[in-house]
Amino acid sequence: AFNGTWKIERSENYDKFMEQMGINMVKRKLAEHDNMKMVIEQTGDKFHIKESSTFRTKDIDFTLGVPFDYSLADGTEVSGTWELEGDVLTGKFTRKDNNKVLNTTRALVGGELVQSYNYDGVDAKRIFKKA
Ligand code: MYR
Repeated sequence: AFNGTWKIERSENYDKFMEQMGINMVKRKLAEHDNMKMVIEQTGDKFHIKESSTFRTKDIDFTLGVPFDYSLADGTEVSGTWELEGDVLTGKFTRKDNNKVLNTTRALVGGELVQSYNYDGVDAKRIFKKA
């Protein structure tokens, strides 16, 4: 159900979230307009995601329940796991530089893909529409 090409439509509180992550203002301004696109291909419990934005293109492969490493667009390295809880993908990632946890979910809501983020008490959302 997550399969398809998803383009960023809008964000909620993303600037505050990035600020909490320690991202400087110039990068935050660029990130607000990053044209994020994700092509998601799920086969059983394996996911392949092609991420593309104004910052980079990146291929991500993971298996539900199996920890993997990922670098955020600003270079911050995290390690963690996605699980499927009902229809919601739930990710728990830990920053390698300070051991703080970044929680994230992906869910389909009214035909949109809603990705939520929580870091150090700050919540944000990014909402994607199917291309
Ligand atoms: C993926 O499934 O796309 C790869 C794993 C995602 C890990 C968590 C992503 C959080 C991204 C937060 C970006 C905020 C920039 C400060």
